[in-house]
Parts: sequence; structure tokens; C-alpha cells
Amino acid sequence: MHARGEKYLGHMAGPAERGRFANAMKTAAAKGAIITTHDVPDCDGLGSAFALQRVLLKKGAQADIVTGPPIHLTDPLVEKLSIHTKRWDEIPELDSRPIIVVDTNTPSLLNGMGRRKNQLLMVIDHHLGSGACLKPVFNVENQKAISASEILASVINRKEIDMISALALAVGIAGDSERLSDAELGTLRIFESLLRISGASKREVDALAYPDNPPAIVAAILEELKRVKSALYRNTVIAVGASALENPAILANEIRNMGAAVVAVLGAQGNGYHKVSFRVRFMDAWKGGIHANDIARRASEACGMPERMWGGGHIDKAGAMIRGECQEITDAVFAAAKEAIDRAAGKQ
Ligand SMILES: [Mn+2]
Repeated sequence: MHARGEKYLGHMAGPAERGRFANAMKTAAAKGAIITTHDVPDCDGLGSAFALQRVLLKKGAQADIVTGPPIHLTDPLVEKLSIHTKRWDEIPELDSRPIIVVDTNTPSLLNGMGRRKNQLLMVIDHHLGSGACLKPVFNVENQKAISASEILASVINRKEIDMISALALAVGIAGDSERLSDAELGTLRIFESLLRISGASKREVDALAYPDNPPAIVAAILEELKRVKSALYRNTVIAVGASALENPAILANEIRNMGAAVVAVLGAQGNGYHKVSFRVRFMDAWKGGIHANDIARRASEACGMPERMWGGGHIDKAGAMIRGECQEITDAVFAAAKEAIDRAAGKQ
């Protein structure tokens, strides 16, 4: 599968991306780095941030992972690998290390970061560009990759990926690709190489990527499911709900896992804003052309949000912070979802 002596595990990056990555790492090795990922960090974001941090720590650089508040979804991974993350309020304003962002390119998904003046050294991401984008010195993007972790496995020299980094990246890939059931061959090859290096089984990786919800959350989800509104449109199920859980993504994931194709869940923030999590079933996004980031952006726009605050994310997972009443946002989401389904049908 891989020729002996090949320098990289994966092919989700070419010479240009590898060159930019190497240049950014030179700077980060000298100056240190703050590594961050999108709000509501997931296994892909944390896994790829962790692998990157290990490379930098081995070079003697001061590298911290700094994120918004985590949710229980990543607890098993964090515990298993002893991933140490800091909150943004633990980073002094005077800390001038450059910032590296993994797994997002959307400013509105980095609310925790605030308006830091630090240099934005590098963005490593796999989402389709839409709306406002970050402007880093070095951009390492591949929209064909279904996870940031497989891009990392394609730009970090394979000699620098040890057992623990390999496990982190394998869990990142598994987390972003729905148990790999629909993954492309290239992704599966990277995943298998990482699995071999990590010494873990696929079952162990799945358990870290898809942990069970604690009982109190299961009970809350069941209550919130009763109030979910749904529509069957062009043989596609759209579902929109509201959640008081720590993050609306939890309920959104559950509804998507029940088989709804297009899902949005609103979480009231208590300041006139709703955090909205968008989910599209992997195959409906990947093959069907219905894109969660597109729906997030259009719903934000329809609710009168300024462009710099339009939501975004991946084609199957996206988020937005939208000002407005629950009903107004729900209507806008249904309309944006129907438009997205219409457009996808028109293209086929
Ligand atoms: Mn990702």
C-alpha cells in the first residue's frame, strides 16, 4: 500500500501544502504556538491539534492547545491521551505566540479566541470555503479530505507520528467519517496505517470517537425530541429542534443518527443569540450535494446577520451564532434547507 521509504502516511496534501506546512512549523518551532480549533471541539479538531502539539513539543517549542469550552463527547479521548487544553482566558493578552487553527476556517466558529492580535500563522482545514474565511500566513487546505486529521497525517513526516499521535489522528478520522462506513479509499488507507502505528483496534478507536451519552443527557434528549419539528420535503427529512443541553450539537447529532437528512438545533444563549448546530447526513452531503455549511450561511444571512458572522463549517457539520427569536430562526432554517435541497436536486 505504501512504498517503503515513503515520507508520509497519506496523500491528502501535495508538495505545495507540505512546503507551506514545513515553513509554518519552522516559525512555530522558533516562536512557540497557540494551537486552536473550532468552538465545541470535536475529536477531529482535538486529535489533529494534539498531533501537531506533539511535533512542536518534541522540537522544544512552547505549544499549547487552547479551545472554547469542551463537551462530554471528547472526554474519553482527552482522558485516554491525557490531552491538556487551556481556556482562552488562561492565555495572557501579552502572549505573542502565533496561532495555528485546525479543523475550521470560519471566524464565527472561533468565538472563544476573541480579537487577539497574535499572528495567524497557519490554518489546516478541510471544509468547503463559504462566507468569511480566516487569512493565515500559510494555508493548508484540502476540501477532498473528510477530516483535518488525515491532512495532518499527510503533512507530518511519518517518522514524527508516534503511537499516541497515531491514535489521536485515527480517532479524529473516525469521528468525522461516521464509523468510516462511507469513507473513500484514500481515507481508509491513512486510517489503517494510523491504526497499525497506534497498536489500537478499530473497536477501541470507535469507542473513543463515539462515546455513549451519560444517563442524564439521554433523559434530556428524549424530552427535547418530543418538541422537534420536522418536514418531509422532496423525500428528504428536515428536522429543527431546540436544546438546553450544554451544546445544541448533542441533540443535533442524535437526530441525524436517527436518519433525518437535514438537522438544525437551536440553543438559546440568553443574550438574544441562538447557537445553531447544523447536521446533514454524511451521504446526503458528500454524494447528495446538500451542504450544512451552505445552510448555516444562508440562514444567518436570512436572519440579518452581518457577513463576518455568517456561520459555516463542514459540508456535513456546521454551526452559527444567530441573533433572533426561536421561531424566526426556525423558519429561516427550514427555508434555507429547502433551498439547499432544491439546488442539490437541480444539479443532479
Ligand atoms: Mn473535521
